[in-house]
Amino acid sequence: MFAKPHAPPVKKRQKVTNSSNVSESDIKFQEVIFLVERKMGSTRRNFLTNLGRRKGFRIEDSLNNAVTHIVAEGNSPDELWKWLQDRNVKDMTDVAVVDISWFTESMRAGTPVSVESRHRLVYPTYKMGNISVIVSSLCFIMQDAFDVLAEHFEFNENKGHCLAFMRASSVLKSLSYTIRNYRDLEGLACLGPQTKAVIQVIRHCCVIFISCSQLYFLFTSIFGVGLKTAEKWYRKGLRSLDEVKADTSLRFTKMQKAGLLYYDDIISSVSWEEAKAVGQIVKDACRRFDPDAAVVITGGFRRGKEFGHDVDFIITTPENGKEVGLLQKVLSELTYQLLYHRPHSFSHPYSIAQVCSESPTNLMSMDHFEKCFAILKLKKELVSSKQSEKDINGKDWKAIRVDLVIPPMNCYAFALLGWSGSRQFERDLRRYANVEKKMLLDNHGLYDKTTFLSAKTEEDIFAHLGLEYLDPSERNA
Ligand code: DCT
Ligand code: MG
Repeated sequence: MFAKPHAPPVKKRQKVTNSSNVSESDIKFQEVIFLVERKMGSTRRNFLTNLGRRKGFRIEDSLNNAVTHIVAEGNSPDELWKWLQDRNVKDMTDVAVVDISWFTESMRAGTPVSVESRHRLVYPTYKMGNISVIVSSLCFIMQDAFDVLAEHFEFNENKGHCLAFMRASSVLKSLSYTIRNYRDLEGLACLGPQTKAVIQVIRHCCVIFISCSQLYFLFTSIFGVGLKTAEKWYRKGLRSLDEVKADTSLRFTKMQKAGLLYYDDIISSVSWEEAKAVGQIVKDACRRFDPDAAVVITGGFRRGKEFGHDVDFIITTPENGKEVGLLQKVLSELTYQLLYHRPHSFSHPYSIAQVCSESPTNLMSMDHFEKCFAILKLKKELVSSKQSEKDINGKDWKAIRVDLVIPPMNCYAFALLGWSGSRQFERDLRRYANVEKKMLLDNHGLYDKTTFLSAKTEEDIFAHLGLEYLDPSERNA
């Protein structure tokens, strides 16, 4: 992978100390990590190296053939890839080039987390001669994209472009092998110049598509940033988080400000242990003024997931109507822990008629309960396995995304079912209720035409639908 004879002389070499003197038996994982010192600095690199090694990670002092993950901090993809090129890196097909967020998440999880697109520092595509990695990983996405483009040009009566995209799509669909590089595509030139034109389309589209979609993923990973804002920033020419932060002409919402401030914490996953600790904080806050309040963790954690992106809570009181104003009280009890909150209150009481007048598709993603999207401060001392741990910035707490939902008791079972997910399971269940049973299911209730079918438990809802009860752990599909 690395052609050493041509490597330029290294001007200054900082010795990476390995205080833990790692032996092979201390290594718990197959992943082989190299931390790029550039911009990170030698002190921090030493610190991270020792931290990783203590946790059983294999961290190499030098960039060698065994390396599977190259981790950089504060480098733009441009800078980093130039740096790698200067070291004559030849074949990066099996190497993940990732941002420090992958490393910090792995440290927190105590195991290498899977590399997601938001972690990747993607090769600057406009300079790309060889699009191997990109093309192979994006073949499926591109097929869909080509189908959409073909439809678009058909609609606009541009037969030439329409045909080119249709052909590009079918070329990709017909392949019986994995495309490793641009040459593999050239090998498909059995249809002469037309196919070559299609390959050019693929190539150009990859370039535009990747650079654009990576940034959309990056920008929308900020809490409070949706596609619209991501697009606005992209059109403005912004290409990294640092550029976004440095752009004084941007006006951030409070939510986005919080999203940027706690970015590293928020994009790293929340463990079940952390979720339980946050659960205790929320329970204590509720029970201080209502000892009978029901506080339940829903979402992925209720389905048995070990990690999630947030912690979802359903909070209610045994007596219908007593839940009004509960949210404000809970929030006021969470004093120093409340780093950010955006409550959603509905001035008008929820009514079945109002909900029934909306389309089932809308109802899939909205409800009219009092709710709040918050960020809470979780002290590490409250998480047993992390008690004496400080994170890599010396911080002894972590910002955690929390959703609080306050349904009235008569909607509790429906809210619990709806907020337990998974999203796909909810969609399927609602579609089943709608298509097979001609009923309408949402987070507030189950309606048989205009009759509200009451349910105290999730079991009651499954029974109304004529379905066998599924435990939350079976709702991951
Ligand atoms: N949900 C809902 N209405 C919303 C948002 C979410 O009914 N407006 C449901 C769908 C799934 C569930 O609530 C929890 O949502 P997420 O936290 O997004 O999903 P998750 O399964 O908990 O995933 P993660 O583990 O990543 O938090
Ligand atoms: Mg969740």
